[in-house]
Amino acid sequence: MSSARHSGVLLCASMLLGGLAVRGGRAEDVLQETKEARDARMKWWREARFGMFIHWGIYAVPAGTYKGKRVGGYGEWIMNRARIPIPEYEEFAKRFKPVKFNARAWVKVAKDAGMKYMVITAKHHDGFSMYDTQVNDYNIIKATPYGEDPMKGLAEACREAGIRLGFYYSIMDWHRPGEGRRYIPEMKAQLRELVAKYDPALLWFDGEWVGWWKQSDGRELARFLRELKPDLIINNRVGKRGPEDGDFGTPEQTIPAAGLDYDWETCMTMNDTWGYVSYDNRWKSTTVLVRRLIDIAGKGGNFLLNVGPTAEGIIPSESVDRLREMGAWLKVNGEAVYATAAGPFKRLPWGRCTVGRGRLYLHVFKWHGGPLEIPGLENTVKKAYLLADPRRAALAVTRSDGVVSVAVPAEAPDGIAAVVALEIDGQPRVARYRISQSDDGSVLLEAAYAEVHGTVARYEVGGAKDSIGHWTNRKDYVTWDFMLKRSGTFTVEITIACDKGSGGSEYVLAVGDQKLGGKVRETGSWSTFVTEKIGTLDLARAGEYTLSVKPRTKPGLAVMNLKTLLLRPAGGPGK
Ligand code: FHN
Repeated sequence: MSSARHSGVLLCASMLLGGLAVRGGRAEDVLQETKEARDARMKWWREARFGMFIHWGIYAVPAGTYKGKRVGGYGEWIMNRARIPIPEYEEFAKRFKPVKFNARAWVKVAKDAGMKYMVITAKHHDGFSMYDTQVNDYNIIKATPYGEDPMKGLAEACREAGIRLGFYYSIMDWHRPGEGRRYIPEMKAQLRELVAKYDPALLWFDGEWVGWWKQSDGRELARFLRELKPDLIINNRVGKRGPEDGDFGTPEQTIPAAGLDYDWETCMTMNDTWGYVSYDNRWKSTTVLVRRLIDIAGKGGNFLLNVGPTAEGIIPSESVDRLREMGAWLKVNGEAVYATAAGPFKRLPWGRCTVGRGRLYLHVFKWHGGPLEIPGLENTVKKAYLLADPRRAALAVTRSDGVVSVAVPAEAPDGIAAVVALEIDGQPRVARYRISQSDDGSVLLEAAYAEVHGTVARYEVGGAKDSIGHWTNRKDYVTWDFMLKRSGTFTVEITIACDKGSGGSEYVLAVGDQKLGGKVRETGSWSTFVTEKIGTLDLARAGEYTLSVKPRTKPGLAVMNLKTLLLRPAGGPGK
């Protein structure tokens, strides 16, 4: 690019660095907004619940293979993982010609999937701009034989389809090694272009972990952008991924065990990579994907599900098929996802719950065919019905010992997740759930009812799991609250699974001042569960107890998958 144009860009960008609007002589900080103003700005995003992530760039040309060898890992990281020199990587641009790209076709895939917004990579870590930028020549117009601007067509197609468009932009830029802060004016000039040319609803930053980017830079960049477009929504990676950065949190490839207490969105791949990799066929099933969406919505979050199109401009058929099936489920049950809030229950052994329109939406994964039991619900149920039933025929509802039961049909109307709607009086009211002693004197502590404390461990459901897993942080721990009607001495049995090579973690089980030590042995896989006795506890009084399981050591990948603890009267049943 000519130096004159370069200095022009810098001048333009620097004029905008102030970032404070002056309205009526008063400097206003656009980041200071009332709750009402923020709620109005976030409304469409919170109601959307489900969006498409698109990782598309010249990394789709090698598609995970370099010099005849499979590089592995994320497709968009090939330049870094294979240590490809910049001049060599730039050659991929000369081979990028997505002649099969069709913006309307992509938007239709998202629309038919029930997705309400789309976030596409305008510039990933490789520094290659996938849009018509004047800021440098390393872009799809100037550096590829394709020479067209896909973002222009996408913006038009999204507008026609009523889907909001967002851009992903990486702060880290491998095409400018060592430039660090010096390229900030150019970054801002590009962001200004993106806002002015395509009017995006959302900007999704990434690559913020570079040492030279500070949280204060993120705040200033957010202010700069909100000055350009006051209703713009920006993720927390504009800063340093903290809850106070940007407008929403961005847990990646994971679902927080109990959600987060601020706006959040889980982003996830459909296979194992964001950018296209020709040999990555580890596709999640439609059932898993729908249940992830439900799990996320049940915790009050959004789900940004990724597709990685090919260098020809095709979204892989495996992705399209799954998205079509997700759309079919949402066509029937979307009311239980869109514009809903997190359910009021700590855990539900058979599925999840969302709340909206004066209803509880019970998403049942495990359909037993007997009455569906809802523990602790205190509301009056005015009506119960299957969301899939066009006639919304009322289902019988009974209540006994604090448990509401709904007489559901023997067969589930949907194998992925069947939704039972409960019309209730007022806001949901749920008794503090407490595990109680069974008639035989035993106390069963299940993963579904554990309180998970920490950052990554979480309750995992599906398949043979139904356990506390992903326990890769030794500082994470779990507790259960339970009521003891009859005191006594109890043997403690633990049911766990642990993959080969991850055994050996030591943990302490504590109830009050009593402690039992345990050591995790390998069971063969993360879903091969075994039960073993770990000792006895003397619980000398009836009343409330809290039992905790805290790891002491973690030599392997994860502590264990913990399914249940069973406290069994040492003198036999009922003693
Ligand atoms: O390094 C990137 C990765 O390539 C991908 O874009 C994900 C998606 O959010 N974000 C970063 C990894 O956290």
